[in-house]
Amino acid sequence: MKPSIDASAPDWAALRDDFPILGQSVHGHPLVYFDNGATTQKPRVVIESLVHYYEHDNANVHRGVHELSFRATTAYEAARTRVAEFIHAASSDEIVFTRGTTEGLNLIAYTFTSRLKPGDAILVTEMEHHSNLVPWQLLAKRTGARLLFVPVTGDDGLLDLSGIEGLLAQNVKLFAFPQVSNTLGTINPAQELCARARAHGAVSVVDAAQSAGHMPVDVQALGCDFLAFSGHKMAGPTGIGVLYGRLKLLEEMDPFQSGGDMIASVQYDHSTWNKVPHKFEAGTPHIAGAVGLHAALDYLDAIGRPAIAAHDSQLARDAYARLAEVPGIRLFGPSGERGGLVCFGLAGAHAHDVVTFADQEGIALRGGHHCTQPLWHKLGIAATTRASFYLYNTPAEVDRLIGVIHRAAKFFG
Ligand code: 7TS
Repeated sequence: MKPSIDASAPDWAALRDDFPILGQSVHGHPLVYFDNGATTQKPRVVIESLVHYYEHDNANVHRGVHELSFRATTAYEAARTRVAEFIHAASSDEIVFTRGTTEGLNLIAYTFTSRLKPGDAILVTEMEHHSNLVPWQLLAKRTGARLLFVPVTGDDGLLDLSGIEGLLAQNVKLFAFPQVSNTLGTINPAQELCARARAHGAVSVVDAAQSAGHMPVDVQALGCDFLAFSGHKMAGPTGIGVLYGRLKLLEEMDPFQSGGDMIASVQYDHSTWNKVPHKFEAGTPHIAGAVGLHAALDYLDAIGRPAIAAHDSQLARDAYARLAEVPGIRLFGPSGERGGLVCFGLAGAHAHDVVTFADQEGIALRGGHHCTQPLWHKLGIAATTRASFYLYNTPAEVDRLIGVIHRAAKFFG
C-alpha cells in the first residue's frame, strides 16, 4: 500500500502517477483537478483494495462463522483499528463507522435530543458548512435549546474569539466547529476551543472534514469529545466516514439508527443494545468502504501528513498571493497560514461562469455557496469560486489557474 515515491523526499509530481484518473484530458487540455474540497481522487492502491475485497473476501460481517465472513469481519475491524491509530484514539471502540461527516454530526445531534432542554445552548461558528449547522438547528428546535454563534471577523475569515467566554457561559452544552473551514481555508485553534468548551462543561465536536486527510489529527492532543470526517475527502472511497467519540460519552448515548447488529438481545416488546461502537452501526455497514479507507490511510501516512499539510498550504498561499493581482478580485480567508484552498469572487462574473470558463481549459473548480450560505450572506456575496488542493497538485497547475483567472477577469470584466 506504499505510494510510488520516496517518503523522505516526496516527489509531488511523481505521485500523480498513483492516480489513474489524473492522466486524462478534458476539453483538449490535461486535467487540473482543483475540486478536492468536495471530494479527492483515489490512488490505485485504494481502487485495488476495493477490487481485491470484492473478488476474494466479500461476505457480511459479525454474523457468519464461515471463512469469507471471518475475513470480511477481520478486514472491517482491522480498518477500525487503523483509524484509531490514524487519529490517535485511546481505543478502537471509540471509532464509529458512518457514511461520512454529515452522518456523524447527525448521529450526535439526534442522540443529544435527550440530553438538552430549554435554557441550554448549542454554540457553533459563523463559518459552518451546512452539515455542521442544520443538524444543530433541528436539535435546538426539538429541545428548546438556543443556537449561538462565534462571529467571523470579515473577509480575512478568522474566528473572533474576543467574546467566546461570554458565549460559553450562556449554558452552552455543546460547541461544534470546523478544524479547517471549507470556504475560508481558516485553520481554527481546535485544541484551544476544545479546552475552552471543557472548562465550561460543554461537549466539543470537531468537524474534521477538511482537516483529517490534510494534516496530522490527534484526538487526544486536541482534547475533543467528538470528531467527524469523510473517507472520500482523504483519498478513500465515498460512502464511508468516521465518528470518533470519547468512550464514556458513546456508552452513555442512546442509539442512532436501529436494526441488525446494534442489539444485544431482542424481545417482541423491547431490546438491549450491543456494546460501543456496534451500538451505533445498525445494518450491514460499508465493509468495502472501510477496507478502502484503510488503504487510503496507509497511503497518506506513507507520504506523511506533515508533508501533505505543508504542500497543500504552500499551493494555497501561492495561489492566494498571485490571485490578489487579478483586477476585480475579492479574496476570502487568511492571507497567511491557511488550509489548502482559496475562495474568491470576480467583479462582473458569476462564480458559475468562472467555473465554466476554467472548465473549458480542463481546470476543475467549484462555484456556488459551497454549503456555507449564511457566511456568504454575512459577507455580502452570493457565490464564490473555489480552488482546493491536494497532494497530487503541482505549482505548474497553479500557474494554469492564475492564467485562466486573468483571462476570465479580462473576458467578464
Ligand atoms: N463539513 C465540512 C467542513 C465540509 O467541507 C463538508 C463537505 C462536510 C462537512 C460534509 O461532508 P460529507 O462528506 O458528509 O458531504 N464539503 C464540501 C465542499 O466544500 N464542497 O462539497 C462538499
